[in-house]
Amino acid sequence: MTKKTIADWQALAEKELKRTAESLVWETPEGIPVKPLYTAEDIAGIDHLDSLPGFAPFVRGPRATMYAGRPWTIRQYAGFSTAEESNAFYRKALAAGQQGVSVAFDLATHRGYDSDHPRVEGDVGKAGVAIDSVEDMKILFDGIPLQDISVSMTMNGAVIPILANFIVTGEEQGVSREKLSGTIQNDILKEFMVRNTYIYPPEPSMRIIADIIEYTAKEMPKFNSISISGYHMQEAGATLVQELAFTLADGREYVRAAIAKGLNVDEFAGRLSFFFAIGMNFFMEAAKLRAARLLWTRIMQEFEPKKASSLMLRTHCQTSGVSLAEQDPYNNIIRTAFEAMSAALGGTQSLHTNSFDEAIALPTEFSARIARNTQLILQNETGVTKVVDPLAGSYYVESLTNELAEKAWALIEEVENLGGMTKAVDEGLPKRLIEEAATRRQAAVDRGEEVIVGVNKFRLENEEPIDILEIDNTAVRLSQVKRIEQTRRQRDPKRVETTLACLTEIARSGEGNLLEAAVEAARARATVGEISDAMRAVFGDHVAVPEVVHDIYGKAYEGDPEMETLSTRLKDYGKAASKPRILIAKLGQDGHDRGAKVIASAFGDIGFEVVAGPLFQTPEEAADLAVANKVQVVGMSSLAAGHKTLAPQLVEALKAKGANDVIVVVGGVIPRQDYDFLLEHGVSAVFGPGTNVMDAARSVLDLLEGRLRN
Ligand code: 2CP
Repeated sequence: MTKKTIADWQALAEKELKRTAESLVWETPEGIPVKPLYTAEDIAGIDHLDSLPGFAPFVRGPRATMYAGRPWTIRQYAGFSTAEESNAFYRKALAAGQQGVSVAFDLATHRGYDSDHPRVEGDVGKAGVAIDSVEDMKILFDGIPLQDISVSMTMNGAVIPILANFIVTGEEQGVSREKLSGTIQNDILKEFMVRNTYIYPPEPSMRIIADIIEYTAKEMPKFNSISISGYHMQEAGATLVQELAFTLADGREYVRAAIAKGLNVDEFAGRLSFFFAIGMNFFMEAAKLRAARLLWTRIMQEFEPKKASSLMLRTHCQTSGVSLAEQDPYNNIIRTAFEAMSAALGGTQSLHTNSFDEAIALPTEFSARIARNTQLILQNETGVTKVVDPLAGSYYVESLTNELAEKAWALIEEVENLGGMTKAVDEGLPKRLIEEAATRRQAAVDRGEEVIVGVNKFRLENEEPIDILEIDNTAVRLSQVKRIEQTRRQRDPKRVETTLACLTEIARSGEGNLLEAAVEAARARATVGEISDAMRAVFGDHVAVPEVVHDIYGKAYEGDPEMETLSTRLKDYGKAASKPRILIAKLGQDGHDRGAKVIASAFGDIGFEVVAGPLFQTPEEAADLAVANKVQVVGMSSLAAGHKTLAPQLVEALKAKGANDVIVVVGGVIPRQDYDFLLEHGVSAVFGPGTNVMDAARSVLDLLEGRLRN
């Protein structure tokens, strides 16, 4: 048989297609042209191809035997309402095959507020568990042996009081801190970019991180001091190249901060860990993890470590939350299973698989079981654990690994040229690029260029609502307030005062370790809010100025008759009344602002005058802003389940200020079960997940025109 060439293949392909083979090239959001065929030519000259697992640069995995020796950890992220309920949930999950605990805290805790603080009325116990002091933390881990079970805690803002509480809980369980194993997220740079549960400004926040790395390096050898996270970047709309580049650049910045604190790189580098999202681009996600390990080794070599483990990237992964849809929600089980397989093929060390109802609410016990079993089936039935890095040598995957690494490296260099990640974050570069990517993607989905089954194609005519978990936020808050009061009554006030004063002094002087001082305060039963405030007194609060990107959504719709009709209607409305103005409001401690930013940007391009409200407003403050800016509409974006408390309060606050005619619409993660409640409480329209932005704009305009007619 004569050997066939690429030219032979192309000729045959074009005969089959009746068009050029070039027309099959898929341009991904990363700007990577994916061809229909890869061959040996695509991987010629790639350096990493002959590397082996367990050895630098670890492309094929950080361990020699990977899952053949020990499968990844099944670590499901969970937490809701009270410590008692979350504890019961963890114990059941561990008994059913989960291998590690991962705590989700509520937003009040994230932002360093006790449950009795007036700003967090809608947030307590909603998107995670409320923790106010060691007393709550002890209940959270009751009956969970902390010397055996590793615990991950997703905490960044109030990271000092939470880690201090954890250490004291261990002590009081009889487990000294050197035996505690687990991970604290402790990654503040991405908070300023995308996740928004920061408290203090960047500079003191970076000191907090360095202090934690120092303390854990010296006192907690089994504990991972940080989980450098790209997950939230992808959730906010980042491309995989952006996720990869900004995460690794963040990591480099933390290494520099720890070295500046006087640590030797080998003292702490082996306990740095990472966290990535795994979305639906199956092969590219697996390639991303391989590229991440390659690039991290390259970055760490600059610091000239002696230990091989200092060059090694170990990571947790979570299947993508934004890839889940509210419509036809059982499809989410399928999406999650593919994503989990991709994470396993990429070589993750631990994994969370989302529950199918997470686009709508917190998981129920039923949906959590399916999510956990997805991993148990992968590990026990599919055989994927038997072979290390089974994708190695694939022309496509090796070529993708290389291409992602090259593109991410170029972006890492761009950040370096700006002076590093803290500077880049300060100048808003990553945030802007991610928001542009998010808006571009929304337009692609709205236009049907990117297919989401059950959402913009193959949509069901009738959707049956599914059972969801609802948290009685008021009951949780009252029970938390009761326990705080009890704790305050039983503690020694003098000891609390002295330990908090000591913490403030360490914050002020820059000398000493903040975590060490906070452990003393936690032992004395100072609360999360009090410990946070003791540092707030010196560091102050970070206040972000909301910025909105322009001309991305509009450009995607350039010349589109749908857009032209809508713009004309808006102009006509402007002539008949005044230019339609909308305030996009974020209330409570919900910092998930992707939706709000995309809506603000798209509505601006469509022709609305948009006022982008700051994060963390009370309903009162949002109403003031609405009145001051003379808006006709307030669009409240809610992704953290506070809508049933906060939307009615917003309506009432507007009324109290005489702004009865302002239309309130609510968008975000709103279960269908809540629509009637909101409509009965003065909300004029609700836009759930998966809403097409053009449809939302049309509905808002209908409401405005309706007002004009009445
Ligand atoms: C692993 N080990 C092995 C092998 N593989 N030993 C022999 N042969 C093997 N093949 C050893 C390891 O060296 C380690 O021991 C132990 O087994 C555990 O393995 P690991 O790979 O370190 O797994 P892990 O303990 O589960 O740790 C994984 C991570 C850690 C990634 C390093 O940082 C982690 O668990 N992260 C989870 C983060 C998380 O859950 N975040 C929640 C995000 P030694 O330790 O003795 O070496 S939820 C976020 C939400 C969305 C939010 O942020 O809002």
